[in-house]
Amino acid sequence: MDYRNNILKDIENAEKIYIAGHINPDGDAVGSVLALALYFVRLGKKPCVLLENIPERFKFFYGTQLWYNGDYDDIAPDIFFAVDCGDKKRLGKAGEIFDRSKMTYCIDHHATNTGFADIDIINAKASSASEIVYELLKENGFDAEKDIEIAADIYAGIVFDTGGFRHNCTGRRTHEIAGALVEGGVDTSTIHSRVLFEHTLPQAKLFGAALNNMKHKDGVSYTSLTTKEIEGCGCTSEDLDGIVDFLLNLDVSDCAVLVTQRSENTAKASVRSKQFPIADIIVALGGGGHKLAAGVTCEGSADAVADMIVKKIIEGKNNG
Ligand SMILES: [Mn+2]
Repeated sequence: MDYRNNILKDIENAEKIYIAGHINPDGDAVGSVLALALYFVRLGKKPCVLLENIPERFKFFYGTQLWYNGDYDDIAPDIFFAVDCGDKKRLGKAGEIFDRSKMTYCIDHHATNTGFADIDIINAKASSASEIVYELLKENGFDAEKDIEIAADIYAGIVFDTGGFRHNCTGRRTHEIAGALVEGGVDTSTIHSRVLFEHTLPQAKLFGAALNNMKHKDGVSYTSLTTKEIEGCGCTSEDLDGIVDFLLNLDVSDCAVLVTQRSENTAKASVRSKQFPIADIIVALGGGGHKLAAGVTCEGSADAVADMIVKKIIEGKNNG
């Protein structure tokens, strides 16, 4: 993948630099956005980070002080970077600011990304947006491994999106980059624990509720949670990590689906698969993602959305 780019030239005269990740930011969104922002700081710039929030467990990332949590109305950037964002909708409220920007970049690794910025740097073969950010910096003569803060953010983003170098998006290059970052001194065991394994007591309760509601049909393990159940455990939609992966790891699962109610009449589905490609089914419903991991928000109750998606997956598997 050729990452040749004019980022250095494009930011040279830019004053108002904004960097945004996707809504409900995950470890890769937070890591890639903050790493890029810190790189711009090293270049003497004052970038602003737009993330809808930074989940508590990612507050240990470096560069969170660059997070902008003010009014969005008057912001008109010279340059805007959308990072780890598969389509413009996923920018959420920051999408308005994207529209008002003089120049826009999209830096992403989602296979379903068709490119929505002035300059699109998209590599669906990269493990993570964080991996692409590492390569972009390298292309511009900056060794992330020599900057412990940027190195840690990139490493954490890669660990998150690869599930600790387990998912099939993990390539030789992913390991090479990780190796360079380890040599640079990143604290690997702390990052792995905090990004992948640490959870709170309410999250453990929610995990139990999700397993309690679990059903299984034709190789698909699925579960759904109502707002009442999520709130009853003292949780929010930020506390769902690990549930769908746990369902997928059942020996009887080909695919796994977690559906959570998000408002009175909408529910969000997270879908995972061991082999059967699920992206097309999810894209047809208006969502996006990767071949084996995708998500979509649909109208209906969590239960109804789960039944609908599971039916489509089983049909797809039987016809494939
Ligand atoms: Mn990502």
